[in-house]
Amino acid sequence: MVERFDLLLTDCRLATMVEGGVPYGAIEDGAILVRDGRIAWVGARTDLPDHEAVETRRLDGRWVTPGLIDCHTHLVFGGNRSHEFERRLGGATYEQIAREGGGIISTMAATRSASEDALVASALVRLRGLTATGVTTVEIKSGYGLDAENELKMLRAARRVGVEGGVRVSTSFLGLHALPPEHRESREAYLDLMIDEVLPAAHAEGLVDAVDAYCEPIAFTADEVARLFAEARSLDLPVKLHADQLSDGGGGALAAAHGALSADHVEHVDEAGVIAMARAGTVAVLLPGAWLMLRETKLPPIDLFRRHGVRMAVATDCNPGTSPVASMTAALNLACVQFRLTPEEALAGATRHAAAALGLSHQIGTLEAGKAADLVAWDVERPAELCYWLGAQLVQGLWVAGKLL
Ligand code: DI6
Ligand code: FE
Repeated sequence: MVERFDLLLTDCRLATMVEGGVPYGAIEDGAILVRDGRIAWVGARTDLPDHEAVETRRLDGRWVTPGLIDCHTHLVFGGNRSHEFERRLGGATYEQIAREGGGIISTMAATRSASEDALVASALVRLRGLTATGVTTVEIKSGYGLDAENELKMLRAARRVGVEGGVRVSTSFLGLHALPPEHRESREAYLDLMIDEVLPAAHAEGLVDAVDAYCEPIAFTADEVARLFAEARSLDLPVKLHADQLSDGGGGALAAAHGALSADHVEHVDEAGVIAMARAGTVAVLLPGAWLMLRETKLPPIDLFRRHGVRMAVATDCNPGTSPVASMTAALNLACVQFRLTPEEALAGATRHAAAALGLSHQIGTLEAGKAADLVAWDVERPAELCYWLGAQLVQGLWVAGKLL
């Protein structure tokens, strides 16, 4: 009996990104059959099973990859911080501006005064930059509301960005991003509010896929983060952490001790932290856009991650302060040029390892039967081209759950 499928992609080369075999898990002259939003079959065209497809796309030898996954963004926010960008170019530092009440707090004010609709609309503009560069899944954090009403507003906006933008969205609760000014004298009360009230309320509304925190001397301490993570555990939510970005605060080890999906930034993590991450299976999420924008000089310990077998993901960190980057291929390029990842490592970092950083390895991140049919066809001759161009428009077709976006 001839089986029926919704879509056949053929005459293409596949970078399946499946681990272990040939570079990029490549299949020259491949084909993909899609049914009910999933990859039903993938392999060499000559092995195609008997089939009938509602739609057939011949891709003239183009490369197809899994849809890219931007596993760390702050896509939803009000306003922007180009005024601080100008100040930093004039010599002011990020920490200095934050301590003066600018930085995250200035975006908090703009986010609080924006309506949910306005937040969705501005995030959708940035999302276009991501989808134009191959992104089919985007993680979006709260953390610019910093009170009950506005943290929930941000998370609802994030969910709507997924629906209205036609991509998968994974949300992270980042209530411990900065201490809002009204709590300057009542730090404990703020922690109580976020940990005991806002997180459970957001979770009850189905708005939280993971719990994140900003662990830095200018933000929250390891003990405070540990308290938040204990609540996350009791709600059965996975955790991740902004760790060791500006200083070595033991964030990598802290994240690992809590079985975190990922520790993000990690420029300053030490070898003990790297080993702890390796043991816990915690992914290192590299954010070269923030590194560039802050003119950092301390590189993340890429060789230690390699040596100890820590998986590395790459993301934009799209945010108004430290990483106004709305291009996934730009992040790939920077990961190679600045951090010296190989193009294959960078692409794994935007697919298979990014899926792991979101706890979604079973669903997305590689071209394998059973996974979501999140696919990108690219106008490139080799996969390394995805990292080579800085700012080129290379997407020829992009499907989310088998539907052309
Ligand atoms: N991610 C963050 O959350 C902070 N830095 C980073 O890379 C601050 C973001 C901001 O300044 O708004
Ligand atoms: Fe961030």
